Amino acid sequence: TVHLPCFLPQELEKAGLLNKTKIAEGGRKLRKNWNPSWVVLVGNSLVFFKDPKSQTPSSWKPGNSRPESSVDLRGAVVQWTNDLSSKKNVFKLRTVTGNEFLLQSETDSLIREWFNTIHSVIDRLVIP
Ligand code: I3S
Repeated sequence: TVHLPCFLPQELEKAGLLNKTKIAEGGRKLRKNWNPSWVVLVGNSLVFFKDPKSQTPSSWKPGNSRPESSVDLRGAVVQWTNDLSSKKNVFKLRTVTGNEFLLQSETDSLIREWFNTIHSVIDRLVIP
């Protein structure tokens, strides 16, 4: 299911291009399929859009902003990993529903910023 969060300007934390693959759905392992993805961190959600550059000119319109999928960050866990990919700069995101994603960037500083920002949003969402 695709959530459509409200894109209130003050809720937008971060947006950018990362490499992404989903590795599990509801705890069941999936075959990896790395793709560039526009990642938007807004409110409680991480929202994924198809990389406009990977689309054909006819399929990409400026107003076409339908998310591919989105992730509820409440109760999610992020963790750096060296074991799940041969790529560098990979971290795993696991949701409470058992969906798992790997996110990666060739740029060290960029992936560290994403990890830290998502981590702090998750911490903020924890109800004591
Ligand atoms: O964990 P794996 O199976 O080594 O992941 C690699 C595969 O998904 C591979 O595709 P094939 O299933 O068609 O062989 C991808 O091209 C690789 O990128 C995956 O490994 P890395 O280490 O890049 O995550």
